Amino acid sequence: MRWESVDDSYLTPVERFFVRNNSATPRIDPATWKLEIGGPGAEREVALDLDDLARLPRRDVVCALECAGNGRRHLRVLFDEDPEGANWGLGGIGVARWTGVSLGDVLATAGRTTVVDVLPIGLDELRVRRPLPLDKALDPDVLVATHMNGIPLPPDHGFPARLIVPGWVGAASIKWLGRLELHSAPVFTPWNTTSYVLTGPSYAPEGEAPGMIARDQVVKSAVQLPRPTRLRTGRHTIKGRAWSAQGAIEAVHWSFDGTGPWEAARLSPPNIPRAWVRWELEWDAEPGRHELLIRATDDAGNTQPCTAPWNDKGYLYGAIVPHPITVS
Ligand SMILES: Nc1nc2c(c(=O)[nH]1)N[C@H]1C(S)=C(S)[C@@H](COP(=O)(O)O)O[C@H]1N2
Ligand SMILES: [Mo]
Repeated sequence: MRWESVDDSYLTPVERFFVRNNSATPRIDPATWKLEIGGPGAEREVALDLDDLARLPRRDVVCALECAGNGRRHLRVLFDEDPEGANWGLGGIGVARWTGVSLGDVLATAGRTTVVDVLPIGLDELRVRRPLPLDKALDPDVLVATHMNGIPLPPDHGFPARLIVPGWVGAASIKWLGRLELHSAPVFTPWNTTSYVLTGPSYAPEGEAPGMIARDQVVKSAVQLPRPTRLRTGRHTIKGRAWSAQGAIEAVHWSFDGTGPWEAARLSPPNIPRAWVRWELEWDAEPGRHELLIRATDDAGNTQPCTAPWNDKGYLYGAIVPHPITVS
């Protein structure tokens, strides 16, 4: 998503929503598609089609979907080196109204014995799969979603059904769901061992601490202007958004060039936890080269730091990203 193309609407239009695939988008026939539920921790194997899903209680969730690597390009500002992975700026995020069924209600159709992990498996060529622990799987806002912004999921976003895991890295929200497995022991896949783990000098060596897994998203903000920006001298309204996986945004502060005082930006509702809030500020632009600093704080007390440690794949980069603006 291009931030300079973002208008005032709270939800990200489907056609602007970023797409991130590990392999090609599969084409799935909804008439023959079934979602299997089973595995060692299930009491029985079940297969649900789209009509079966539609008969379960319906739930709507407005939340962000954000790639673990969103903002990765900006690590270069601090470290003068590019991390591995798609070299994108802050456009690896969108907010949609997701409609579907709580994952817990879907899992209940198969019953369960002792379960620690739930493994959702995609129908794409790589069978992308990444486990989530049972307590997260039973959060009623974790959905098996069939619709976004009121329309059936487009193929690129997981048609006919995908997982939505609010607050966690996008990789947890498995698209093109084909099977949900209940496991009595922790599950390891490439997507929670080699990909989507934090490695680098500041982190424990590979495979040691479970805290290295990239999981909860961090507080961030973005400016709805091109990078870099050119503006005329005079008064400007500058807009953007801020978001956090830990709650709602409490404040957005702005400052120029790291020298001026920090001032509070105006926030406009809605301010939905795990989605985002729109902010705006008024600025009297004077000729020269400037750097706009935006610092978001959430209601759990998390604030964007000035720096963040290097990690090899550039995940969860939430440090303040200076926005260059030239005024003439
Ligand atoms: N089956 C499957 N699910 C997947 C992926 C994938 O490649 N295959 N990519 C993941 C990643 S890395 C992200 S960031 C989100 C992106 O969702 P979107 O393309 O709908 O924006 O989907 C996740 N779910
Ligand atoms: Mo991602």
